[in-house]
Amino acid sequence: MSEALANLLNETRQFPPPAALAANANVKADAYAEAAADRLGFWERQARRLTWTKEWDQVLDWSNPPFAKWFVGGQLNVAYNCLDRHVEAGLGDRVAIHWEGEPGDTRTITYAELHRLTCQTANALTDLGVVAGDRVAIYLPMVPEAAVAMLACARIGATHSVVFGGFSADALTNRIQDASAKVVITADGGFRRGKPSALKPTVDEALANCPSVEHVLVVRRTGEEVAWSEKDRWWHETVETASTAHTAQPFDAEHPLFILYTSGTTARPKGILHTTGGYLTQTAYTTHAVFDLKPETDVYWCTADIGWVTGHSYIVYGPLANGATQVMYEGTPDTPHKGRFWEIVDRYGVTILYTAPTLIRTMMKWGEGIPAQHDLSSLRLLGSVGEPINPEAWIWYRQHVGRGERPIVDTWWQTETGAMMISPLPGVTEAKPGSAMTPLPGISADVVDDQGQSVPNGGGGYLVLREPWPSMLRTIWGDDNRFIETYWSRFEGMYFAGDGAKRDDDGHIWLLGRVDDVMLVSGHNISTTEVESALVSHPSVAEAAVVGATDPTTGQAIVAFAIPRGTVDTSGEAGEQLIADLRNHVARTLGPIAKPRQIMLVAELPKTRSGKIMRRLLRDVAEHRSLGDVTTLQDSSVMELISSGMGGGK
Ligand code: 6R9
Repeated sequence: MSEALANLLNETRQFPPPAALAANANVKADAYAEAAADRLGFWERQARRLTWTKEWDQVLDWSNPPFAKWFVGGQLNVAYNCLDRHVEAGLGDRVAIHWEGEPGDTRTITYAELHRLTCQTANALTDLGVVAGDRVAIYLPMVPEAAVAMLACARIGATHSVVFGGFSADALTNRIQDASAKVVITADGGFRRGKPSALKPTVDEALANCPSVEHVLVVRRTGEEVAWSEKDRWWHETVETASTAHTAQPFDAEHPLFILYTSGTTARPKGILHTTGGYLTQTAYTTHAVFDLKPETDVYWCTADIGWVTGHSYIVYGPLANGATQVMYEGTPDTPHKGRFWEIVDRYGVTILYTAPTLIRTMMKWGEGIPAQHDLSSLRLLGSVGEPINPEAWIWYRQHVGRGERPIVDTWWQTETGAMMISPLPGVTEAKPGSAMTPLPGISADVVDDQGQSVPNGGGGYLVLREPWPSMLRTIWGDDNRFIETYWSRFEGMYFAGDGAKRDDDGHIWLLGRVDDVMLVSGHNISTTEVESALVSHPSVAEAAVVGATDPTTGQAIVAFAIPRGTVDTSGEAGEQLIADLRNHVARTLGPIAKPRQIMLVAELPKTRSGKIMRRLLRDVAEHRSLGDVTTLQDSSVMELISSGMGGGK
């Protein structure tokens, strides 16, 4: 990052933890020193949160980097840790999941019931011939059976590969083939935007090219008619008639727990492999530490889909290992109305809410009047994940969802890291809006320059991880070389995350977006995140995306796409005036070098199905190229709208 820009976004606001939360926090400031003094000892103590059938002989084997083994020789069962031990401790009647379907139907599932369902599913899978080490693909909507299916696989040592229900037959085919899955668990469909959305036909299409699949287990959710073949079994006829008795067998700490594919923007998806003991240790610890989770009293809600790593680690494994009570919701935030999320918070008394910046910015666009119509007083802690959260979105979240007083934890991590890595601790950290702040206890993250040297405070560069961590990916499924090349070759002996970052004058870390998105304007590196945050800090803007487009004089020029807030007038002259104001606003905030060449006012931005902005496609538009691969796009009509408007606004 250039010196000129490294410190331009001067966000100086800082919010100390509420006194009562700090006094009663699960984790206090001493955790940092404790972990720094003895990192492996620290993780060993966290591993003791779990119930192991056999203790490990060695905490970490790093003799063959980058292939790590954690808790070597230890044995445990993940489902036992998430279910049986809570039931055995007399907590069987505690609600595990308050589930709400999009049409408004509800289910309340206790730990005892979740345990029963998981045992039945484990027996049913075993009857279908699934044994430890086999792969099972899960392609389901957000129904409780999704969590049950994952836990049942874990229980019998089968490796699950969850494929997000919005993916196409092609994407599903690739993932089933890559993992050679033996069984697919799916549903007739789910409910989205007020109507049934079919899944089974996509599986049928995929299966034409997936000879490894022997059986398909089908949950009935929508009741719509589906085609049927001899491989298909109804869930309610197979699982729900199976025995409820099942004894969990222990597995090695390094037994493969799941594969989850990251949709690379250009390349073939990577099957990220996670294993058992270290993964559960870090997801359990971070749920306890970062959410300050008190399982007896909290009601936790993570709005992610189970098809993403956030759903794996912070709907299924982390919360259930802690015995949490949580909400699970099937549908979209604006069905049947834009207050649906806040209605859910109020109905279940949600105390901890974990969501994504894209959702917060959408709520900003809809206006603060909507959360104001609901009682959100139960909320005591707010979390964010998935993208950098712009300072103004952070402030809005605190103000209009957190009543101006609730702490926010901005958690940086990746599918590859398995669990949170950089985040405030809610009872300790004086959080700055837009900063993920500091590596969690036991984690050594750093910001380095091109040469891999740590940058001083005030500097910017690349985010790396210097030491292995328990929930790290173990490899890319079937491709050790690609694992080494992608993550361990950019800097000697360090994990390269692919994100740009800066360290501010106090040493706190700010994420600047994917390094592929950084712009080079007249020789200056400018981060998309900083220009986007400057735009969002204007009172008329809810959301913005910024790209570098080839420019004959400056190399690259900044082209911005901005979504105005709900009531802003963008017609004719008012629109022209707003664009001029916004260009000047960015120049004033960040310096003249960051002034966008062009700003377009748009209604929507192209996003991946997990809500991340796809700047690559906007770059195609800005450079008047035909669009590249749009298969991971959430809503493909968005691009037509944006392309047709191009050339209009300047
Ligand atoms: C958990 C998840 C990982 C990428 C990551 C980064 C971005 C996630 C962030 C964040 C800034 C945060 N990211 N959390 N950027 N601040 N708090 O999202 O995993 O889907 O694999 O994406 O998301 O760019 O590298 P995944």
